[in-house]
Amino acid sequence: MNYSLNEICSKFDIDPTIGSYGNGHINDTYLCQSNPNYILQKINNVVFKSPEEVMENISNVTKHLKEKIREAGGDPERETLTVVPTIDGKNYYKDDNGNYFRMYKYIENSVSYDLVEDPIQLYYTGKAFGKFQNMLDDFPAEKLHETIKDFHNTPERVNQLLAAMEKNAAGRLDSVKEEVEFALEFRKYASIITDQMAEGTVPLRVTHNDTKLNNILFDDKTNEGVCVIDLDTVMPGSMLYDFGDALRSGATSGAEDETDLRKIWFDIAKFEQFTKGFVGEMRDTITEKEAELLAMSALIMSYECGIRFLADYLNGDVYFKTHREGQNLDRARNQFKLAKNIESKLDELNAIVNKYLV
Ligand code: ADP
Ligand code: GN1
Ligand code: MG
Repeated sequence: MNYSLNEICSKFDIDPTIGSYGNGHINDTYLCQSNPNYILQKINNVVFKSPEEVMENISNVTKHLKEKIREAGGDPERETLTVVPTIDGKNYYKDDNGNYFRMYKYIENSVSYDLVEDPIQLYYTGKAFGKFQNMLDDFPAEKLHETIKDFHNTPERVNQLLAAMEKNAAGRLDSVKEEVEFALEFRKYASIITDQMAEGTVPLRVTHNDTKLNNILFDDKTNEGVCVIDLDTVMPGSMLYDFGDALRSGATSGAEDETDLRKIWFDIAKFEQFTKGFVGEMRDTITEKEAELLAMSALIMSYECGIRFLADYLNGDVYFKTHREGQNLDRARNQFKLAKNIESKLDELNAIVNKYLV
C-alpha cells in the first residue's frame, strides 16, 4: 500500500479509525469510524480507466436521484449515496502516486448480503432495483460517460475469452478444457439481447449494470431495500442486464465461489419473489420483447459472468479480486452450473414472469 489512509482522510477533513470493509470484487473499501461514519474507497483505476468520469457520472446520477427521492417524500441522505467533497471541493482526491479516492456518507442501520436464505429478500431486492430504474427513466443518457466499454456486450465478452485462451498468459488453458467446452456450447445464447437492442425491440435505458445482491443495502429492521449502491457502472444499457444480473447473484442457492457444485442451483422461489418486486415496479414501461426475455436474461447474465471469471482465470487473476488460488475458476464453474440449470427451467420461469405481467 503506497498511501496513508489517515492522510487521505485528512483531505476530506475527517479524522477516523479506519478498517477494511465489505466484499466487493473491484474497489478497496474502508469503514471510517468517526461521528458520523463514512465509507472511503480507493477507486480501481485499472478497471475504470477514467475515475474522473466515474465520479462525474455518480455526482450527476445521485443529484438526480436525490431530487426524485425528495419529490416522493423519502430521505435523500439515506436512499441514495452522498458523495463527500474534499477540502478543495472536488468529488475525489488524487494522490501523488496516481491513486484515486472518494468518500461517501455511511448509510447507518443497514446491511448487505452476499447470499440470502429467505426468498422474501429477493422481493425487496427486485422492488429496489425496479424503483432505481424508474427514477432514472428521465435521466439524460447523453450526460453519462461510458465507464467501461462494452460492459454487457456478451458477444464481445466471448471475444475477450477467446483472446485470453489464445494468449494463455497464466499457462492454465490445459486445465480448463471442460469449462471452455461449456463456454463454446453456450455461445449460442450470447447475442440474444444485443441483437434485440440492435433491432430496437429492446430499448436502451439508463441502467445500473451491476445489480449484484450485495450492491443493495437493506434496512436492518424492516428488511426492505434502502439504498442501491455501487454506482460506478450506471450507463445506458438494457433492463435485461439489471434483471438478469440481480438473479444470477441473488436467486442462487450458494456462495458465488462455492466449490461443491452439488450445492448450486437456480432457486425458483427466489426468482419468483424478485420478479414480483421488479415487474411490479416496471410494469408500465416494460416492452413485449423485454418481457419475453426476462427469464432468458438470467441465463445470459450467468453465462456472461462465468466467461468473465474464466477469462480472468486464464489471464492470471488480474481483474476480479481473489483471496485464494483457483477462486476465479470456482466462480466460473458456479455461474456455468447456474446457466445450465436455468436452461432446464426456462418454461417454468417464463410462466412465473407471465403471472406478474398482468
Ligand atoms: P465494489 O465496487 O468493490 O463492489 P461497493 O461500492 O459495492 O464496492 O462497496 C463494497 C461494500 O461496501 C458493499 O457491498 C457494502 O457492503 C459496503 N458499502 C459501500 N458503500 C456503503 C455506504 N455508503 N454505506 C454502507 N455500506 C456501504
Ligand atoms: C463485480 O464490484 P462488484 O463486486 O459489485 C463486477 C460485476 C460482476 C461481479 C461478479 C465493475 O461486481 O460486473 O458481475 O463482480 N463489477 C465490475 O461478482 O466489473
Ligand atoms: Mg459492489
